[in-house]
Amino acid sequence: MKIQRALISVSDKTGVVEFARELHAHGVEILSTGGTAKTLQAEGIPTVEVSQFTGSPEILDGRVKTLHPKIHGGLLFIRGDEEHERQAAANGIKPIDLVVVNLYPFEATIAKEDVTLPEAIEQIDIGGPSMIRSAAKNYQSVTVVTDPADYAAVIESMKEEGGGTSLAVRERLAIKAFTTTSSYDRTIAGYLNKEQETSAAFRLELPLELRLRYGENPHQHAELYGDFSSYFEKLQGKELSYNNILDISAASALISEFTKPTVAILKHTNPCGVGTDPDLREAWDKAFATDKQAPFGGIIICNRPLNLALAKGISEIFSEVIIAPEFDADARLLLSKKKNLRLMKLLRRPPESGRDIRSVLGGLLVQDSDSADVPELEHKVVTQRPPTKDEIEAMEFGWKVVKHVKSNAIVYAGKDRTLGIGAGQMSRVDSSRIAVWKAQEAGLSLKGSAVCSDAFFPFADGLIAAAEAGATAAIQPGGSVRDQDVINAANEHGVAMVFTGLRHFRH
Ligand code: 93A
Repeated sequence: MKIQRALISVSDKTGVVEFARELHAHGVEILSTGGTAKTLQAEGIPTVEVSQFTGSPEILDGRVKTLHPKIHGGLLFIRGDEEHERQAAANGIKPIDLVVVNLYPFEATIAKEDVTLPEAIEQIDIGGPSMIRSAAKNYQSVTVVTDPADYAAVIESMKEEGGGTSLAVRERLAIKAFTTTSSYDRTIAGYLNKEQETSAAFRLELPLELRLRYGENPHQHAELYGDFSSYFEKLQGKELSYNNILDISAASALISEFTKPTVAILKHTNPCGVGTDPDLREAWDKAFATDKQAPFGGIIICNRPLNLALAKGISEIFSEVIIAPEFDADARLLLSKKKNLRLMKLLRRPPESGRDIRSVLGGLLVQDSDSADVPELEHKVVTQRPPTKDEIEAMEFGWKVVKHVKSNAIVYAGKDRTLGIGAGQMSRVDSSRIAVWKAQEAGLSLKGSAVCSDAFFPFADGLIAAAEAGATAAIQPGGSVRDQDVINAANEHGVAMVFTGLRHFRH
């Protein structure tokens, strides 16, 4: 249907003159509000002022300009509906087929340094969003333009459609219109709600990156938003799953703790084993030795170019994803035999700091990423015996790993490897028991190892159990009311203990 009448009311006047001129050339009658009318008339484009069209003057300092049945009726009546057409005619309502509106600049106003509340309130656009929503609701017949960037597309569609626009164009513009008004209202709510200042500042506007086959389970729909692909390039293998993406993200965060050549194996975002060695294959052997069962179907990551020797080691088990900064050609060739195996090239290091977001009932929880850590030297020795050099290295190694294990987290470590990992138990003692049991299952000795705890030992029992299992060093945040009991137990068992003063919960 040909556009006969347009209403133009814009704060941002960019491109509006050229657009209106084109509309005029198509024989469109142009209605407009005060400032817009002045701009267009100054350029010789004939327009009818809205007040003239409605027969009602602009009142209340412009608060009421377009809020009138002749405007909203003209936008909303269903074309071709007998009763609607009859009522429109009976009330002197003429069709308005195109609305061009952009809103009072609320966001720019509140961004000014010493804006007052009344000034901000005056910039809350009411008439504009109302027209946008009326037009968008009736997109079967009415075109709504909220962004100067769309002027050209509208003119183009009008040329193709003999003076009207295509339904596809109207539909796209209607969706954009509702997105615009909802984000506008969110900004206002965020500004008025002073207690939630960050909600105005923290806006999630992430592009859809990938529609996933399904979510955590096959009956859950899922998508990925953001720029995950700027970190990874998939070199081969099946499409990424939701769970793969979670694991890849966890693996990358873990490996970025290590500067020496390191290999880590993860399952369900928890480390199964981590090993460091100048020879990457040796590093793998150390990581894999921690647990030979759990890595089945896991994620493997290393922080050096993946060589043939490592590829051979990895090939012996079934994995879902392998991540490396580079792959040697012969290693690639070997791994390419496993068609489904996903090879991911890590393109850049994860940022040192950032924000974590998780969904909760009714909203999102946002926090700084747990990227802080205290330098080694600031760890406080609390026992009579200070740790040996080897024990310090073991504690440092395990402390890096324990941060990436679900709480309650216990890691037994040597200076270049994990020996036993206990993850995600509701009681710290249970995590400790699991870590010891896993080490025994793997045939590893905990003698001389460091026990690393993500949060303080609440009682002496955990520390005593660790000493009995063979640990001679312990690293933990400290801060329990029973710290002294735990320190006494460490002294009695000859354990050297360090307090970090920093906790690494991971719920
Ligand atoms: O104050 S309003 O909420 N009341 C209205 O009835 C109304 N109609 C259009 N603001 C209203 N507008 C807005 O005026 C438009 O959204 C647009 O941003 C602006 C254009 O005004 P002018 O043409 O006078 O520059």
